[in-house]
Formats: sequence, structure tokens, C-alpha cells
Amino acid sequence: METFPILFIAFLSIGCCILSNNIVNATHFGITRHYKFDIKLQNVTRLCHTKSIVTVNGQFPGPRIVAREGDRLIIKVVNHVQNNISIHWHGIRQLRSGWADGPAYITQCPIQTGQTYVYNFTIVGQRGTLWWHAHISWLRSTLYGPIIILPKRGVPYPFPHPYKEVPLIFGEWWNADPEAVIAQALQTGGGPNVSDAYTINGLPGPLYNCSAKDTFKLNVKPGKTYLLRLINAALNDELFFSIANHTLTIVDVDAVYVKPFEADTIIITPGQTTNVLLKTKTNHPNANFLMMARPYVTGNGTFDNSTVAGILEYHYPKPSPSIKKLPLFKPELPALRDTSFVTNFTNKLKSLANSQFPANVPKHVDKNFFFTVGLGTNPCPKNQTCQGPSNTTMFAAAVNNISFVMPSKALLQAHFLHQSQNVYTTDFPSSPLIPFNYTGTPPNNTMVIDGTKVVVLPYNTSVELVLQDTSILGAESHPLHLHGFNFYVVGQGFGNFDPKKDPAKYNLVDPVERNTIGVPAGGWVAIRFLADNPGVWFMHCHLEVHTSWGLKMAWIVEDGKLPNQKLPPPPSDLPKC
Ligand SMILES: *[C@@H]1O[C@H](CO)[C@@H](O)[C@H](O)[C@H]1NC(C)=O
Ligand SMILES: *[C@@H]1O[C@H](CO)[C@@H](O)[C@H](O)[C@H]1NC(C)=O
Ligand SMILES: *[C@@H]1O[C@H](CO)[C@@H](O)[C@H](O)[C@H]1NC(C)=O
Ligand SMILES: *[C@@H]1O[C@H](CO)[C@@H](O)[C@H](O)[C@H]1NC(C)=O
Ligand SMILES: *[C@@H]1O[C@H](CO)[C@@H](O)[C@H](O)[C@H]1NC(C)=O
Ligand SMILES: *[C@@H]1O[C@H](CO)[C@@H](O)[C@H](O)[C@H]1NC(C)=O
Ligand SMILES: *[C@@H]1O[C@H](CO)[C@@H](O)[C@H](O)[C@H]1NC(C)=O
Ligand SMILES: *[C@@H]1O[C@H](CO)[C@@H](O)[C@H](O)[C@H]1NC(C)=O
Ligand SMILES: *[C@@H]1O[C@H](CO)[C@@H](O)[C@H](O)[C@H]1NC(C)=O
Ligand SMILES: *[C@@H]1O[C@H](CO)[C@@H](O)[C@H](O)[C@H]1NC(C)=O
Ligand SMILES: *[C@@H]1O[C@H](CO)[C@@H](O)[C@H](O)[C@H]1NC(C)=O
Ligand SMILES: *[C@@H]1O[C@H](CO)[C@@H](O)[C@H](O)[C@H]1NC(C)=O
Ligand SMILES: [Cu+2]
Repeated sequence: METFPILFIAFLSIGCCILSNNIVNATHFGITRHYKFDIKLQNVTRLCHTKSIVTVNGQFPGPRIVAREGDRLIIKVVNHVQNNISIHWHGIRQLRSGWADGPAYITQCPIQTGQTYVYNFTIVGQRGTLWWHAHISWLRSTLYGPIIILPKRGVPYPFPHPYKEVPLIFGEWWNADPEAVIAQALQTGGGPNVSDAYTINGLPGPLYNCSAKDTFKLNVKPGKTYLLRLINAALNDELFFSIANHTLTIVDVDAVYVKPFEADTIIITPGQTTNVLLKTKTNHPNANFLMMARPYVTGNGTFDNSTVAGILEYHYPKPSPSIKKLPLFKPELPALRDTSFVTNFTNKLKSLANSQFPANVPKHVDKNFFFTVGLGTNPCPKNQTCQGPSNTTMFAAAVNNISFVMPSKALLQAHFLHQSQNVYTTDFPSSPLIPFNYTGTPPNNTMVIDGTKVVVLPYNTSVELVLQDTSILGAESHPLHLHGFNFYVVGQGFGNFDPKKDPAKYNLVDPVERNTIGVPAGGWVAIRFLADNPGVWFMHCHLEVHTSWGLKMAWIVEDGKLPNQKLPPPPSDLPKC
């Protein structure tokens, strides 16, 4: 069996996370890789605050999963903590393995204290970077880690082979317990307390008080190409990222290759991944360079306006100059609300669309959907004073004004066993019940409808979905994530989607293919996908606060007629509730 020489040391503050480079030769096809995830508490100190956090195997961030396209992963998760747990393999297509997808109460009941569940799935037709994270409440704030998918053995990257590969995973750190933060917000109806820091590989870096020793350092040699695997695991913030005096070449997003292009800064929403090539300077620069990330902001709410920094250090031959005495350069990041930068960047993302990596964009559409996404309100309980937009309302969020209520039984079991009664209804509206000027003056009534509603799709339905932001309580960008599929982003724009004019402008040739897309603030995005994967598939905003408020729904894709078009029965250890 092939093993990867991966060095992973939890809490290592320097130079962690370099992947071996000589692992892409010889022959290989589809082997099984076993991992064990022990969910347990670990004391961790950041920003001079020590707290006990929920981790996988005591590591923060969690362990990396490294596999090749075609491999099977068997991951045994054992829950040793008091919280209910479930783990999602974000972006993995889970073809006919929906029981392993992970969102709590959607595809499985949570793994309760003392219980074990084995996630079992294969990686089909994907190569790049994905990630795993807890998919229940806000536990993903500390339960997350990279999934590195190498091409099949002997298959090269469609770009120069990098000298080293390094995952960079952005996170969000609270000095308080994030579970208490979201519980308090849901109780008061107000916005949750914002985080205290952003992190790179768990480390906030030198721009925070009491944090300089917790700085991610990337030690590089001159004249080499490094592949950085960027993952935004932050809970509530889209991020700009840049490295001083270095240009990045974007080559892959959400585990799909893209036409390479260069940029000094990238934008990455929660849920997205981006592989970039970093070419180091030919000669020793006699300088150090900060890499920094800070938020792109669109909404009206408060946010964590801080900056995480790591350091790019060149490796000097001995006798080396004192690293500390070298000048330190800082990158220029776009302004917090620089939407034009974001639009410009996202417009450059295109599929390779060649014979080896075709863009299989659905050319015809069987079913059109138009979903508004945005905020709204629920009434404050009668005996309470709330902290929502007014003291009589609580914040809510919705898709087509339906704010999703988590069921107490998992949807997938209910669907599979034909026991949907009292769990979900199939009347999710395919367009808004009451049309309005979505990006104009909002309607007076901002109340949402609470319910557990789904859309049912026959097997192999070709779907077009337009996601339209609303200005209710302020226009805001929403990174929508679809489980179980990649989709093609065929169009986007600002204002209200115009079904007469906008489809004519669609890109059906080389649109980017991905699993998470930022719906532009005050705008829309059109995506297409083929519903070729039977199961129940969650779709939600990847800003965790919006998900908590109900910006989520599910698609049920029915079985097809052929045996290989049906969802197999659940594994025997599937958790119960
Ligand atoms: C964390 O620290 C507390 C207080 O010092 C201690 O009681 C506890 O055993 C520690 N937990 C772990 C998992 O090390
Ligand atoms: C994983 O799933 C495959 C295909 O269903 C099955 O053959 C295999 O036995 C499973 N392995 C484990 C450890 O559950
Ligand atoms: C949120 O912030 C407020 C104001 O600083 C504080 O009183 C409250 O305890 C915080 N809530 C949590 C759960 O930390
Ligand atoms: C880095 O960029 C700054 C600003 O563009 C420039 O002044 C400086 O000379 C550069 N430094 C190096 C070492 O490339
Ligand atoms: C965010 O911080 C930057 C400097 O770090 C400051 O210029 C800006 O005014 C702050 N913005 C907000 C909205 O707090
Ligand atoms: C958009 O990108 C192009 C090409 O890189 C550049 O020339 C232009 O200045 C960019 N515009 C904005 C608003 O960033
Ligand atoms: C409000 O009333 C409900 C039901 O009567 C009760 O369960 C809840 O604890 C009360 N909340 C407050 C804040 O008093
Ligand atoms: C709620 O807000 C209204 C008007 O904004 C105000 O008159 C009222 O006193 C507030 N109630 C409480 C309990 O704060
Ligand atoms: C919607 O509102 C916007 C902003 O107020 C306005 O420019 C636009 O004309 C309105 N559209 C329609 C169809 O009323
Ligand atoms: C909505 O509110 C505006 C002013 O706040 C008012 O003029 C209008 O009549 C209201 N519309 C409805 C349908 O209540
Ligand atoms: C949100 O902010 C925009 C400007 O940034 C403002 O026009 C709008 O009134 C605000 N909406 C709410 C609900 O606060
Ligand atoms: C854990 O999940 C079970 C099954 O849904 C539920 O009954 C229980 O209340 C949950 N426990 C906690 C601590 O959330
Ligand atoms: Cu959102």
C-alpha cells in the first residue's frame, strides 16, 4: 500500500505543512485509505486565551486527508465529547454514497457521545483541494482540515509540476466558546458576537496582541514553484488573500482545474478552495514577505475587521543573514467593500474545457428554478425583548422566503424509508410566492415562513437555478454551497435577474465548475447541474450565521431505473435519532 510521507505536528508554529513532492510517478489506481478520527477535547492557547476545544485526534486544525482520484476513503469517526457530531467531506461528489455526506439531520443523525460511524466513499473525477468539517451547529469552528486529492498515479498536473505543495487553511478564532456565541444569538434574536481573529493553519500571526509566536511561516527556496492549496474554513467571512511582492497563478478551484491566470490578490468565500502556484524569486531577495488575509464585506452587520498574517521566508545558505533583521514587506489588500475587485476576479475563472478536462455544461434545461436568498425576520417570543432589527423581531434568513427548520429525524432516512410524514414536505416553491423588486426598496413585511420543505427532482433532471440576492435588511453576498454536485456558473450580474435578456449572455462554453458560489451582493448568479446523484442534498449559505438563521434547503434526487442509478441501503452503523 502506498503511504504518503506527511508530516503533521499539531501546534507547530513554524514551517508546517509541506507535502512531499515526489509522489506523482509510477502506476496507480483506486486503493482504499483508512483514517481514524477521534473526536476529543484539547486545550489550545491563542491570543493569550487558553480554552478547551473540540478537535480531531487532538490536532488543530485537524489532520489532512491525502488521497488520489479514484481512491476509496474509510474514515472511522469516534465521538469522545459531550457534543453531537457529524463530519462533512466538503465538495466530494458522494456518487451514490449520500449516507457518507455528513450534514446532521439531512443525511444522518448525529454521532452521539460514545458512538462511532464509518464514513465510506470514493473520490470520482475530482482532483485538487477540498476539505472536511463538522456539519452541526458551529462546531466546524475547530473541527476542520484539508482533503488533498492528487491526480491518479502517473497523471501529471496540467501545469508545471510544483517543487512542494502546502495547504493554507483560513479559520476564525473566538476566545469565547463558539457554541455559546451562536446559542446566545439564537436566543436573543441578534447577530452573534464576531470572532477575535482569523487564522492561517490555526495561527493568527503577528498583527494581533499576544500572538507573534503563533505565526504561520512558509520557508521557501529561490527559483522554485510552490503549489499553495488555499481553503476558506472561516465561519462568516469571505477573505482577500495576498503575498507581498509575489504574484499567484490560479490553477484549480473546488477540485476542478481552471484556465490559469495571474493575480496579486485572490478572493475566497467560506466553503471555497483555490490552488495557486507561487513562483519564488530567482535570487535571494534579502527580505521577508507577509502573506495576509482580511475580509471582503458586503452586509450591514458587524464583522471581525482584523487581519491574519503569515510570513514567507527565503531559505538562506549558511552563513545566513539574521531573518529578523531583513526588511519585511506587506501586501496591499483591496478595500473592505471592493466589490469591483471581486467581480473582476470571479469573471476570470473559466473551466479548462479541453478534451481531457471537458466542461460538460448542460445545454438544455429540464427544470428552471428561481430562488431568492437573503435575510428576514421572525417574531420575537411574546414574553421576551429581542435584539433583532427591532426589539420585537429576531433575525432570520431564507430561500424563497422559506426559513428552513431542522427536522428531528434525518431527511435521507425518511426519504429512503418513505417516512416523510412529520419530517418534511415536498412543496418548496420553485420561484418566490410573492414577487417583488428584489434589489429595490424592500417590502414592509420582512417575516419569513418557517418550514422543512424540499424540492424533488427525478433522476437525471437538468437543472438551471438562478440565485437572487435580496435587499431585505441590506443586500449581502451569500456563498451558496450545494452538496452532492458540482455546478457550472453560467452567468451572473447585478440588480434583478432578467429572464428575457440575461440568458442570452450565458457562457455555456467554458464556465467555471465548482461547489460553492458567492451570490453577488444585490445581484444574481445562474448555475446549471445535472441531477445524476440519487439522495438528499443540502444547499445552504456557507456563512454559518445565515445557515443558523435558516438560509438552507434540500433537494431530493430520486432513484433512476437502472441498478446503478439507485442509492444503496444505509450502512448498518448509521447513527439513529
Ligand atoms: C485542560 O486544562 C484543564 C485546566 O487546566 C485541565 O483540567 C484539563 O484536564 C485539560 N484538558 C486536556 C484535554 O488536556
Ligand atoms: C465501503 O463500501 C463498499 C461499497 O459499498 C463496501 O464494499 C465496503 O465493504 C465498505 N467498507 C467498509 C469498511 O464499510
Ligand atoms: C458577546 O459579547 C457581549 C458583549 O461583549 C458579552 O457580554 C457576551 O458575554 C458575549 N457572549 C458570548 C457568548 O461570549
Ligand atoms: C516589494 O514591493 C514594494 C512595493 O511595490 C517595493 O517597493 C519593494 O522594492 C519590493 N521589494 C522586494 C524585495 O521585491
Ligand atoms: C477596518 O480596519 C481598517 C484598518 O485596519 C480601518 O481603516 C477601517 O476603517 C476599519 N473598518 C471598519 C468598518 O471598521
Ligand atoms: C480588472 O482586471 C484587469 C486585468 O487584470 C485590470 O486591468 C483592471 O484594472 C481590473 N479592474 C479592477 C476594478 O480591479
Ligand atoms: C417565555 O415563555 C415560554 C413559554 O411560556 C417559556 O418557555 C420561556 O422560558 C419564557 N422565556 C422567557 C425569556 O421568559
Ligand atoms: C422596544 O422598542 C420600542 C420602539 O422602538 C420602544 O418604545 C420600547 O420601549 C422598546 N421596548 C423595550 C422593552 O425595550
Ligand atoms: C427596483 O429598484 C431599483 C432600486 O430602487 C430600481 O432602480 C429599479 O428600477 C426597480 N425595478 C423595478 C422593476 O421596479
Ligand atoms: C409600507 O410602508 C410604507 C412607508 O413605511 C407605507 O407608505 C406603505 O403604505 C406601506 N405599504 C403597505 C402595503 O403596508
Ligand atoms: C444597509 O446598509 C445600506 C448602506 O450600506 C443602507 O442603505 C441600508 O439602509 C441598510 N439597511 C439596513 C436594514 O440597515
Ligand atoms: C444529540 O442528538 C440526539 C438525536 O438527535 C438528540 O436527541 C439529543 O438531544 C442531542 N444532544 C445534544 C447534546 O444536542
Ligand atoms: Cu448568506
